[in-house]
Amino acid sequence: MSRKENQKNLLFTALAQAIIDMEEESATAIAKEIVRADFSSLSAIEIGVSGGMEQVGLLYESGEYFIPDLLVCAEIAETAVSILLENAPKEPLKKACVVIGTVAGDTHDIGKNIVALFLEAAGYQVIDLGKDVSAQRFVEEAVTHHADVIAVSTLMTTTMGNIKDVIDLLVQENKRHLFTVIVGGKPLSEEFAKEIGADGYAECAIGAVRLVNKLLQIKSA
Ligand code: B12
Repeated sequence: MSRKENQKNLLFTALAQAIIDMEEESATAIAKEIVRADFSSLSAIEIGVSGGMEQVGLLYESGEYFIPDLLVCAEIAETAVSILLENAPKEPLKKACVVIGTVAGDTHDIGKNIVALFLEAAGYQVIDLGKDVSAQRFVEEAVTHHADVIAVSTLMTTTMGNIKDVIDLLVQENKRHLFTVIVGGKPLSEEFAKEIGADGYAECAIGAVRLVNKLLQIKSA
């Protein structure tokens, strides 16, 4: 492994660890170092930030961390993301528009925010509706913005079913054909997406960009 590659891996791992250890100053300094060294911001987010939060999730599940700890980690993760993306190169704006949000009843938004940032960096116009978004609002905003894609996130098994409400409402209002619907979040799967009539599922933010690229090409072909 080259020296540069080694330095990159060390920084990404250190960023994940700083998030896990709730060391804000250190996370900020590492994120700035990654930018200074000109390493890929998107890889740093996927490996350092997402990877760190993944570990935080495990610590919560094992009873070592509690909700207040999660909130601190989440805030540090978001600060790191904003530093990493400050000067990230953006692809020229594509025509397509994505309306994204976390589904009704769910307030988890870190993963959704990362997906939104990746889509934006890939050149999509992204309208972020935030969290706890009702089916009605997803549909209304998609119509208002002439969106091509509706992207719905959820992290909880208890709110998975609410994603189907978005699709059902589209069908009910005879608007299903107007939008490509993609879904994502920890408890979801390809099978679930098929089951509820969504067009696709992706496991991570890079996957989300690939999925939208693929689905829109298929659509316009
Ligand atoms: C951080 C966290 C919180 C934070 C959220 C802060 C925030 N601003 O988001 C806080 C402390 C607020 C929180 C609250 C709660 N939480 Co919580 N939380 C988590 C935790 C530890 C990590 C989630 C996270 O941020 N992961 C990091 C991000 C980067 O990953 P990600 O979200 O999976 O996103 C990636 C992919 O999934 C994908 N993706 C995400 N969205 C989308 C969308 C599309 C379209 C696509 C294509 C892809 C995609 O790409 C992302 C980037 O790669 C998880 C545990 C876990 N392992 O997931 C529990 C977890 C999700 N929480 C859980 C629970 C129960 C709760 C609470 C109900 C707890 C409580 N008793 O109050 C509340 C929820 C209240 C509500 N109604 O929403 C449970 C859910 C269990 C279930 N029913 O399924 C989990 C699984 C923990 C557990 N094992 O019990 N939580």
